[in-house]
This record gives sequence, structure tokens and C-alpha cells, in this order.
Amino acid sequence: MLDPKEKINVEDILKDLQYYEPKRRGWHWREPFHGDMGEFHYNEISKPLLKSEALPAARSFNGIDPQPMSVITTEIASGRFEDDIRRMRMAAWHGADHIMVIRTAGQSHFDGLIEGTPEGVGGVPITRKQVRATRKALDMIEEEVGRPINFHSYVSGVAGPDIAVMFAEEGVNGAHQDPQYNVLYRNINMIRSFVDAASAKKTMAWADMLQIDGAHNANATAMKGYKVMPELMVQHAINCKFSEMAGMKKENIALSTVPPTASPAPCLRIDLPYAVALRELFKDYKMRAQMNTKYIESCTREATVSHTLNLLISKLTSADIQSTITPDEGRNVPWHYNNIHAINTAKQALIGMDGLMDMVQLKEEGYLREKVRELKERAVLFLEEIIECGGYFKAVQSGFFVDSGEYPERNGDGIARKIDGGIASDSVYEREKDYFAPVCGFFGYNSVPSKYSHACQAIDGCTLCRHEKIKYIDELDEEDNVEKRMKDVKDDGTILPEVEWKKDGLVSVTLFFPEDEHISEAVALEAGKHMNLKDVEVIHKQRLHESEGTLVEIKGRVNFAIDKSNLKIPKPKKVMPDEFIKEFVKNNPVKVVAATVGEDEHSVGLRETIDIKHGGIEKYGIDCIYLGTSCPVEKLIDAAIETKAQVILASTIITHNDVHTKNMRKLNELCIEKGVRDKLILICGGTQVTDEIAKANGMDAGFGRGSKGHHVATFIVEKLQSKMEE
Ligand code: Z98
Repeated sequence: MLDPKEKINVEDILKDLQYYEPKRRGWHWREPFHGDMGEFHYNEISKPLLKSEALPAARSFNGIDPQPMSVITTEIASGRFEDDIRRMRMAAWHGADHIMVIRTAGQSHFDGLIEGTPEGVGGVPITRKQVRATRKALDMIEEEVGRPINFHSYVSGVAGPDIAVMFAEEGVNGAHQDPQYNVLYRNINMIRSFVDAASAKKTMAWADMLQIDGAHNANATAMKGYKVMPELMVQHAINCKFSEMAGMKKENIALSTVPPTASPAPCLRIDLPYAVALRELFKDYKMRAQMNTKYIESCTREATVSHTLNLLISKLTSADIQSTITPDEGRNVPWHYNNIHAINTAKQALIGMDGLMDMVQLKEEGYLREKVRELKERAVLFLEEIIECGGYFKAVQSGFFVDSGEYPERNGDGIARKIDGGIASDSVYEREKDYFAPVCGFFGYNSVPSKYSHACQAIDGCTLCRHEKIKYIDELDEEDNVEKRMKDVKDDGTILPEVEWKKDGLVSVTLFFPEDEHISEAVALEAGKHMNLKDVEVIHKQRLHESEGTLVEIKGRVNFAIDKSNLKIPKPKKVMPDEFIKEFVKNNPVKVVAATVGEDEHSVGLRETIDIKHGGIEKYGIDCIYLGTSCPVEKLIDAAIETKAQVILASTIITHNDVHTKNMRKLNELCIEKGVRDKLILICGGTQVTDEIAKANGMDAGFGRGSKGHHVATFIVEKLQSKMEE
């Protein structure tokens, strides 16, 4: 069992990997949870996690972390799987239970499996060792958070069937698989692609994997993403039906839907009818709602708003899986914290919209219904024309797909592929009459001799049935492998900031210059160098006004590492939950007298500590008597005695001639003289006051810079509790 106080040990995960078998197979959907969380009743939440990180605002709601019903995806793509694993653990704690591992650029052009753990670009090379280590880590992480995690990658390229078998063997729970993706975007011969797809799908069905299709890629590729809506539906239909025919259960087939536009387009008016039409046409299948990626630029704020609008569509149309694209997708390879931000955007928005459909209803007539009908009609006409022109292959050859016209309009700029062209053309052969493959999860004709009850009996079990039969290859490259990389960044007691890889030293800095764009960009690069950053790049630039100023964000690498052993780590200030303090004060009324003492006219700090508006101690029901500024110490004590207060709150800001410490000592001594020291809690605050200084001068506690009402209230309650126990 992982210990939340310890980092996940990747070296341990890599040990004895050759013997590791996945704990389970198949996809997992969240289980509904009926009950209250904190003070609230929710209509559509799932079983809570055993361990999690709640949203920041949960601080005001007793730390509750309700989990939406839809599975939440995060796409991880650092390029090094050993770093991905650490990010996955953070993601799981925030509420992701579908972890998609992006493949390194170009892997779908390989015609077989690759081995070892080479480094990738924009994703990781998918190999057995990488998959097995990741599944092993996820098996531990899912036990830690108390919810199964779906591990997901891609089945494409001419090695698709091989990848599918490896995924089934290693306990991968979901994959993208769509023969149209190979044809259109990878120029793989269409006959080969569909034959491979049938084989891959059959194996995926054996492993009970969830499949996501690739239709949304037409949205991302088309000149105008929103023109291809009818075609997207056609692509979904082709893959859904084909998958079923290859042996997949309907509930394991998910459509990759994406809202096709983003504002400033009136996106809801375009995206919602499309989403409704899809749900109606494909009601037997699952919906994976992808975020729009086509219109993502380098502004993370803008990306987050687009995602939130997409989430509204998901809520209005009940998406089963909510995918999240990181808000930095348009500026760099996703960074750790942006995966987490995206997961939180989904969790926050979906929980915020809990019960929405009990209050609003999509209209049964008018614009929405007309548009839904129109989209369906366009899609059906598209399908009919495919049949008319001689079938799917002929249609692809004629450039029907990814045309920038909204069907039936056609601009003649679609992606046309030749039926007998493309990669691996002429590589499909009919099986001989006595063809026999002694393996399970196998598609198509197989002449299993009658003496065997199942195909792999002939070889005493295939690798799907007997995991130990898998030939595990560790590494092939002595230089490019995980052990070597981990040695290079071994823990040596130093700490560096990181965003992608351990010790990458990358940081981003947000700058504003009162200059035009060109000057601002140039000055930002210079500023980065002056900050001693290396490899400085502008990652975002936004004009606030053409001559008044520009916002620029840069990234660069720091040239230092901080020694952990020399760090001075301040003790964290204790805070009790608000509700607990309120309850205590309700049962044990607390009175405080407060003043700025000596010849001191400062009042802001003390008033902020008291004032209800700014989170001061009044908000807990503490009765505060404020005597003002320049208050003599005697007067403060007398007032405390007179009003039967338990606490004196003295503020002292001025420090010349150590007047602040003198005031504290005087307060203590006078209380002793008057015989009330043991009855009163003495607290002193001020910008130069620390707990140590205050205690050394006779106070019970001191609160300096950064102290807030809840720190003071926590101390008062703690002190009163221990007095009550005495
Ligand atoms: C997504 N963010 O959908 P390579 N097969 C299909 C795909 O859609 C993709 C791949 C394979 C998006 C990711 N989709 C884009 C149907 C990719 C993977 O290059 O063949 O490995 O691509 O989640």
C-alpha cells in the first residue's frame, strides 16, 4: 500500500517487472452514491474517494470532495513514463479515473511493437515495459485512492493488432481504435486498415476494453471544424457498427464527441443541437465528451472558459466520460499542474451543475429541435450518397471525408485516398482452408481442429490465458532507457522546480510591459535572461492595448538547485475548521478586549484580525471590545477585568527603542501585579512580532505578518480547551 507521506518509488515499480501480472481487466464506471456530503445533498454524484485532494474552495465546506458521475479523463504526455507515473498519482487524487497515455510522435508509423523505455516527444513510446510498469503503478494508486483507474492508450498504425494483444495481456482498460483514423490521417491502405481493425477490436472485446473512436479528428483537421458535423455522425456510425460486427458489446463502444466550435462563435447554438442529435442517433452507445482542441490558443484563461462551456454541453446531454485537455495544450507539451487544473475544471463545473436537469429542460420545439432534425437529415443523406457511389471505400477515394463544405455542400478539398494505395497496400490475404491460429480473442476464420474445445488448447494456453508465457523483453538500447535517465536525476538532496520531467528546472513568469507587442516580446526575452533563465521562450502574448501595454508569459530554465538540508522550514500555523471554532464559542462564550498599546496610532492590522468582514475573529461569535489606538496598558487590563474577558489582544507596530517588546513585558508584569495573569490569555500582534519574541516577553502567543483571524481564533480555542482540562 502506498503511503501518502512518501513519494511513489519508481525504482521499486521497475523491480521484478518481468513477473508482474495486472490485477484486473476491463473498464470501470463510477458507482452512484446516494447520500449527503457535508451539509449538502447531491443528485448525481459517485462514490467518494478514500483519499483525495478537494477543490480549493472546499476549505469553506469542511473539505468535502464530491465526485461527479462521469468518468474524468486526463491526457498525460510528458515523454518520460517515469515522470508520467508521478503525475498520474496527483491526477488520481484530484479525481481522474481515466488516464490516457499519449503516444510519442510518429509511433503509429512503426510497423511492429517496440521494446524498452526510450524517451518520447509529445508523448511516451508505448512498449510492454512502459505499459506494465504504468499498470503496476496504477494498481497501487487505485488502491490508495479507493477507485479503479482506467488505463488507456491508442491502437492505430499497421501494428494496431499487435498493440491490441499487448494491451489485452497487460491489463489496459481502454483504447482509441478507429480504422478511418488510419485511412484518413495515417494514409494506411483502407482494406488493410479495416482488416486490422476487426482483429484489434476482437482482441479488445476479449479484454472487455472500452473503445473510443476517432471521429473528432475530422473536427480538429477540417478547415472549419463546425462544417463537418454531418460527416462526424457518419464516421461514428461506421465505426460503431463495424465494432459491433467485430464482436464488441455496445456498452463498450464510446463515441468521441467534441463540441465543434468555441466563442467568439455563438458556440452553444451550434454545439448543443449537434450534441443532442448525436445522443439521439447513438443512444445505445457511450459518449466520451472531448474538449474542443481546434480553437485552443496560448491563453490558458480562454482555454478554461472554452472547456467550461463544453462542460455545460456535457451536463445538458449527460456525457459518460468527460475528457479534459490541459489549458496549456496550445502553448507547450502539457505540464504537471495543467493536467490537474483541467481535471479540477471538470470536477468543479460538473459538481457545480449537480441537479441542473431537475431545474431546466431542453425545449421540445423551436430552434433546437429544427437544428437537430436538420443535422440528422444531412448525416443520413451523406450515408445514402456513400451507398450510391459504391460504398465506403469508393467514397473515401472520391474525397467525401474532411471536406470543408457542410454536407451536402462540397468544396472538393476532402482527404482522398486510393483503394489500392497507401501504406501496406496488397498486404491482405485470404486464409487457407486449414488456417489455424491457436490463440484466443482472434477474429475471423479459424479452423480449430475438433479435438480441441478452444483454440489455444493446442499449445497449452496462449499468452492471453497464461500470462507467464509472454516473452518479456527489458531494454534494447543501452543509452536511451529509464534506468539511465533516473540515474541522471537521482535524488542528491537538491530541489529544482519542474513541470514535465524530474529536475527539468522549467518555470514560467508572467510579465506586463507598458509597450506595444513587438517591444514587449523582445523585452520579455531580455528580462528572462536578466532573471538568469536559460532557453527563454515566449509562450503567450496578449495585447491589452496597442500602445498602452502587453501581457507576456515566458518560460525558461533556472540555473540553480536548492539544497534541501539548508532550508529553514517555518512551522505551519495551525487552523481549526471554522465550524468547530463556532461550535466551541457557542458553547463557551469568549470575550476579548483589544487595543493598539503605547503611543501607537496603527489600527488596521488589529481591526482586520477582529472584523467580521475580513475573516476576523468576530465571525466565530467571539465578543470583541475594541478600545482603539494609543491605549495605555493599564486601561486594557482594567477593561479586561471589568468585562470579565478571557483574552487580551494587544497590537504594537512601532519598534524603535524596542518599544514593542517593552509593551509586552509591561502587559505581562502588570497582569501579574493585579493577580490576573493566570486568568487572562495574552496575545500580541504586529508586523515585527513573532511567536518567539512574544513568548520571550511574557505573552502566550504572538502573531506577525500573514496572520489571519482563524490563526488567532484557533489559538484562543486551543488555550481555553487546555485551561478547561486543567
Ligand atoms: C483524443 N486528444 O481523442 P497515433 N487512433 C485514434 C485517435 O484519435 C488518435 C490516435 C489513434 C485526442 C488525441 N487522437 C488525438 C482514433 C489520436 C493516436 O499518432 O496513431 O499514435 O494517434 O483523446
